[in-house]
Amino acid sequence: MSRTLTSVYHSPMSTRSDYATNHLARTLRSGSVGRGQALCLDDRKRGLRLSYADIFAMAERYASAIAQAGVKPDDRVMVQAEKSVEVMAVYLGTVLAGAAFVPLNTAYTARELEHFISDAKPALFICDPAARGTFAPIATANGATVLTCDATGSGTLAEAGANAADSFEAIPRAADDLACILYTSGTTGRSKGAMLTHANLASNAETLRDYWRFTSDDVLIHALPIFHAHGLFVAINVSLTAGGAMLFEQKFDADRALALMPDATAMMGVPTFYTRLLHHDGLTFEATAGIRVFISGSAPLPAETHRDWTARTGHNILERYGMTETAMNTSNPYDGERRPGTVGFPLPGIEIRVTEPETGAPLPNGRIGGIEIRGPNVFKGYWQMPEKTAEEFRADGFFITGDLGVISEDGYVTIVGRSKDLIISGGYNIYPKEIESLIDAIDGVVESAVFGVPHPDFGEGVVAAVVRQPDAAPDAATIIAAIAPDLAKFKQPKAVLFLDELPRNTMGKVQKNTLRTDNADVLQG
Ligand code: MCA
Ligand code: AMP
Repeated sequence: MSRTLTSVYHSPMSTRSDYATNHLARTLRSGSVGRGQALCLDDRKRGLRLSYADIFAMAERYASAIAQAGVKPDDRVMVQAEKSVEVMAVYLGTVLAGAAFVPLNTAYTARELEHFISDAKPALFICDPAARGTFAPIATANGATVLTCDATGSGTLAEAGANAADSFEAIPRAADDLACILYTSGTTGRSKGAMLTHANLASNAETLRDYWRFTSDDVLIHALPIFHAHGLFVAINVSLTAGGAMLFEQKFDADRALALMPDATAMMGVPTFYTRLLHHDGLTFEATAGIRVFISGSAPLPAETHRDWTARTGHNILERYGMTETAMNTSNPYDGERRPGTVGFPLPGIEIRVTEPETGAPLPNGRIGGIEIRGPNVFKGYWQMPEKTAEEFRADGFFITGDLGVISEDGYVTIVGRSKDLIISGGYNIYPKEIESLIDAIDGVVESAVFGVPHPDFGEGVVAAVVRQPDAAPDAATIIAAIAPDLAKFKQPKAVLFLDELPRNTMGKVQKNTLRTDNADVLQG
């Protein structure tokens, strides 16, 4: 029996299901209990206004469809599909079905996907119908059932949902059970799957809701992608846990964000959202008057952007710091000074220390060192990588973030750099090693070094320095064309420089600092 879209979206809140035994589902549902008809999600482009009852009914129907597709508790449900309410409902449905949700960046190519699928071995893989021809063979070869979903929700997922049972008894899940796996780029070029538990996500959502004072009166501009921790675990989880509403945008657009502001109370974004809005004439005191809080994270917010924002709007952006492996760690205060250039204080229940990177010896306030984290937010480990997991933890349970920072005498944390060779471009993490390996394999290339330099829009942008063989010298366009089929667009170098040799220290190690300093203005202008 098939149902119309209307009946799929607009269903009564199930009374049969009791979420009490599913740790994360209980938290995500908590803000809306008794308020089933309250607005949860408003997608204006699609003309959809969905209540909590609608969203959870959809989630239950997808949970039924997921189970019907053969997914068992602890199996993985992998999704590489455009942002939509359907994908959000698949996330909730996966949690209800007791499986682990594994979202992937929509920019990834078949080469990148192959690694994720063969590593996570999902029981169910959901992709855009247009990508089915490329990705389905990889997924089925690894044992997955394939369903499709496009940006408007059309595809075989919708059909499966329409035909599935419309209520689902949540599978009991304990605090330490796996809820999600998020892939983070790896220093060796191989992405690692960070295993987040029900308790990691539930505790962080509740902590942030309270710290940032989110309530059922809030309306959040949600313009982030939902395949990363920021859009999924911060924006969606906090909003649901508070029982608030989201203005759900396919992607960030400064015109649209300004048009939505009169109806919103909050916005979360990466620094590029704020720098783009500062370039917009429409950003004024009046335009932002109804907003309660602007929150920034995923990459450093320049102190200058923070100050310019205050001058243009009267609001102080609230900057916070997190990672895929830990969700959110620190935040500037809701009340009190939001200090530009800092990421504020450790969140309640989370311990932070700064240590000597080599030895792990704790350093006093005021000294720069490695940032280490311990708390209920810290992940369970990397998927099927026990040795790698062990390397990243101290014996007393602190997680070594790879970020360098300092804590002031009055407790504010400042990130001063990274010990990991990482570029953060527009909030996306990029590890140079993966790009260097692809460039080094091109005919006529001797070696390469990939590094980040300041970029006016993305904060940092990717640059490749290449040493070529004199007789067969590929030009920049040839190099980009050679790597493009295998590398998501956001990782591709925005400039290629040719050098006679790479700068090295006496130990023979490539000096990326020298490359960064010598080429600091390559992407300006
Ligand atoms: C798009 N491009 C990029 C990026 N995005 N290049 C480098 N870095 C990027 N981030 C490419 C496009 O393919 C395009 O290439 C060109 O740059 C311009 O694209 P444009 O249309 O201007 O970009 P956009 O579609 O507007 O996207 C920019 C964006 C987006 C809105 C900043 O990247 C974004 O939403 N970023 C948020 C990422 C995020 O959620 N991070 C959170 C990770 P061409 O023109 O050549 O075709 S979670 C995390 O970090 C932790 C947990 C935390 O603390 O939150
Ligand atoms: P990801 O691996 O995508 O979770 O990115 C996490 C990394 O983003 C952290 O380890 C930091 O290097 C960086 N990051 C997140 N928030 C901030 C911030 N507010 N300021 C500086 N760096 C940040």
